Amino acid sequence: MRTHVLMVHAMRTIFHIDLDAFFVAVERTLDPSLNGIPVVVGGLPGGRGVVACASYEARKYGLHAGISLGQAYRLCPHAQYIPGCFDHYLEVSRRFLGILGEYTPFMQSMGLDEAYLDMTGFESLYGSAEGIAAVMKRRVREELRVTASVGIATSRVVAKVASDACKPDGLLRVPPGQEAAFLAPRPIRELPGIGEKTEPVLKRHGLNIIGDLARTPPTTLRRILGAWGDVVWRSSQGLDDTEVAPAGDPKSISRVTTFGEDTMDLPLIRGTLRYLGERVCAEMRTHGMAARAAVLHLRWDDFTTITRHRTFPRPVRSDEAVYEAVEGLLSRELAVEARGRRRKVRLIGVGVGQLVREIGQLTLLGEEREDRLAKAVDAIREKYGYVAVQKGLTHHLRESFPEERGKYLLRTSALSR
Ligand code: TTP
Ligand code: MG
Repeated sequence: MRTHVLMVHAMRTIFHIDLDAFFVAVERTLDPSLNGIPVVVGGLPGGRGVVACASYEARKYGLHAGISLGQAYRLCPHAQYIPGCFDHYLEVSRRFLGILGEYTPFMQSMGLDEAYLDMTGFESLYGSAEGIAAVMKRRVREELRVTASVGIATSRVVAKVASDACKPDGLLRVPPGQEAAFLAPRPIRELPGIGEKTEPVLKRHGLNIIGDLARTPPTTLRRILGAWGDVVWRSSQGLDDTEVAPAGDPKSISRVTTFGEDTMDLPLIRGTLRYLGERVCAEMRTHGMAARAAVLHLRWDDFTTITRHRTFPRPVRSDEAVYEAVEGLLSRELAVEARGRRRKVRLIGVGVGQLVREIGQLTLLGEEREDRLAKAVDAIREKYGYVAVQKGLTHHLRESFPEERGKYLLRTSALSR
């Protein structure tokens, strides 16, 4: 008698859910006159930053995230340009992820407006996978007043391509067994992992659609792309057993901002540095983490960009420790500059890195006191807004930046992890 050993690889149900034109969608909840017209979040026309988010109406003119505002303005001068307010987006993002978390603990957020959910086995509980997705979409629409698109498939990679393919406000399920057929006719650029660098390389080899990749022997792709070629080949067949793993602790947190005009106003530069540092530290503390390194980001008016690190002998979590470190790094750069080219500062940013879980053994008395103080300040600001408690260093920022809901309104700064 022959025994068949069946390798049963449980079929998974993976969702990829992503909000549509997220920053613009949030702005539209605040100002409905922005509905239905081209909108750009990232800066004012003629501004100096880049497009963070272009509405679908603006995308028709070739606008997309990452292009300079100058270029955006040339392509679509009649769009509404908005500096944006990161804290609003963060707030909506928290609520969005909160809604998703009500349906499954197997969730991995991939940024502010995007998450993978492993809904395997939950279908029967809620009816069908499409049924759950429809409920999530409805709740997001009703409670947050923005729209989401959902892709459902047996793997992350196919779910992601599906959600992109059905945007905006879409819901698309790729049935089990249909993965390769679904992917085959789509341009290679739609496959996660193929970006603006890889795309032309593959195209030079005559590989234009995902089906071309699927038909290419893996050894050939390995020759073109190195070890990555194997992943691309597997993805092109819809094969991906990467699990949906809850994101771990952030490894770093940073905030940068571009000044309204290039500047050598030292109190403004230092005050901004202090402000960004305090915001970064507060975020770090809410994660219950401490930093082994502080990072200064600086861009001069000729676009030269530098990053300088300082590591700490023991993890720190106070505003003071981080500010002292980045201020030291800044002063060194400024001193060199004063003797040399005398450029002005275009952008400044603060990061904390090599984050570790707070271990409750920051034993130096002074640090402990600072620490208690920082937490008390966080609590007050949580309640009354950032500007309720200010050090001399940031107080004068009120002359340079508008205030909103108790916070300084900086140009939409990138918060990255
Ligand atoms: P995405 O989900 O990539 O884009 P989106 O939500 O604007 O549009 P889509 O409907 O295609 O999903 O990014 C989410 C937000 O992250 C976006 O609204 C703004 C921000 N972002 C940037 O700040 N810079 C960037 O380069 C990108 C891609 C996004
Ligand atoms: Mg999105």
